[in-house]
Amino acid sequence: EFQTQGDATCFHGRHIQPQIYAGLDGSNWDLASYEARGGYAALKKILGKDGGEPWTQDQLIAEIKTSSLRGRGGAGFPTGLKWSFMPRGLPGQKYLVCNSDEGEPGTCKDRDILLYNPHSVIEGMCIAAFAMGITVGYNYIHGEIFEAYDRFEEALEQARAAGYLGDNILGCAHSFQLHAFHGFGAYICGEETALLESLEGKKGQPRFKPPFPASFGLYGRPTTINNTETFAAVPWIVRNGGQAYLECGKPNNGGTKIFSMVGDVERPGNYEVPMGTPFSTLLELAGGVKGGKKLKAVIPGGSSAPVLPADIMMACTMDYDSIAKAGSMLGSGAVIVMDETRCMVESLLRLSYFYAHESCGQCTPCREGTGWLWRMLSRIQNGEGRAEDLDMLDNVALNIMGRTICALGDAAAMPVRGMIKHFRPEFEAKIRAARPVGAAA
Ligand code: L3W
Ligand code: SF4
Repeated sequence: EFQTQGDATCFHGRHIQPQIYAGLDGSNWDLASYEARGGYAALKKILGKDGGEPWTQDQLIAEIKTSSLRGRGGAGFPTGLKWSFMPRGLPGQKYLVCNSDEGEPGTCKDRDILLYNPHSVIEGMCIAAFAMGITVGYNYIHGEIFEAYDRFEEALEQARAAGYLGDNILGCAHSFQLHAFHGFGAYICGEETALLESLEGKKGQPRFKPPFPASFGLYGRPTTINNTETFAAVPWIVRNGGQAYLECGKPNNGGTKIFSMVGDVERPGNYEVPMGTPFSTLLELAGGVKGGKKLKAVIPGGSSAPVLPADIMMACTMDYDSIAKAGSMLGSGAVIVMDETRCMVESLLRLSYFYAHESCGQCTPCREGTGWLWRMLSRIQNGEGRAEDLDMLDNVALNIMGRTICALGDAAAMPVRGMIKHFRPEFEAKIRAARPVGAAA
């Protein structure tokens, strides 16, 4: 469900202008509406079409660095720094890619951006292309999202017709061809190098990094990949300045962030709030825990992030640094709220099935380990757990971590370790209550 963010515009005593969702209701996604609320003014500004001087590439990258915008896909990598990796003066094609392959369980923000504000992504990509001297871009959209894909295609047509995309944009030297690509629904294609493989028409399997896409990306050419929400923030930064964006949030955690509030809350949905907003405030915006029940735990950054018990979470603010200090990660910003009735063994079992199913199978610790975790958890949940299973679970998870090609291995292992660390007695109780081996079910 889409939520407008009237209440979320004033935090920490400052008036904040939400950048992505403000005033959007599903009817005003098109070009005319976007322009009426200041859309494409940022593109005109950098191209010198607003009466001012055209910006330089260095000036633009410096502004993004000042904003402290960090990658909204999960890793939180500084965007300005990533843009500065793009080699200059290199002959041949360079590419810009938007990662809209949103598949992290709990996350549902990128599809809403594409649906409600697609031009913010197009404008953000066009500006990014200018900053890095890139002429071709792709938006890789998750294969199971049809409406948002169609909407983005429509928005692309509008932008091309208006001269915001294509050759010599607005009569300037900057040319940028942007295309949409519909993926096939595999979670692993959200990993940037698997996405590139898939975009090239191959099986979506991650590549070793390094080399990073910045030097060896699409078709082996230098490529910059950013998340949908990251690109959508760029026009606001250019219009209002990097410093203003930084001040929306907190140092090292600039701007606002969209959090997908899911699970046991009264009003699940996407909420755009300033970085550094207390978790308790975000929970309140989502109507609190469903049915007035007690909060038990929260997975603060999509299913790959370790779970945090209620008391730790209630002391956190919603930003990369606070959540990392508490022992988890902000990830893609999916906040999975669990009430007092939730069984942690069952929850972890469901998550472990997801990762075993989505493992691409390329490396042994992930391919075998994720299945092993799932089988052990199934045993515990089915009343056949053994005393040694908990240590074995932790040990298998530990042996997956850091030993795989991509982050999926870690993503499968971290929730297991987090659950055992914080909710071990619940797992032990389930094992103690297990049937003796050989007893009838
Ligand atoms: C050049 C270097 N580039 C890093 C670039 C790199 C990438 C970005 C971050 O994982 C996380 C993961 C999931 N030279 C560089 C460099 N880069 N060093 O910076 O890189 P990295 O490796 O830290 O992260 P990643 O592989 O992009 C992403 C977590 O996100 N996650 C996943 C969410 C999934 C979705 C989805 O639904 N599609 O959002 C959720 O929390 O666990 O930790 O661009 O190239 N020296
Ligand atoms: Fe594939 Fe898993 Fe290895 Fe990633 S960690 S490359 S998903 S097998």
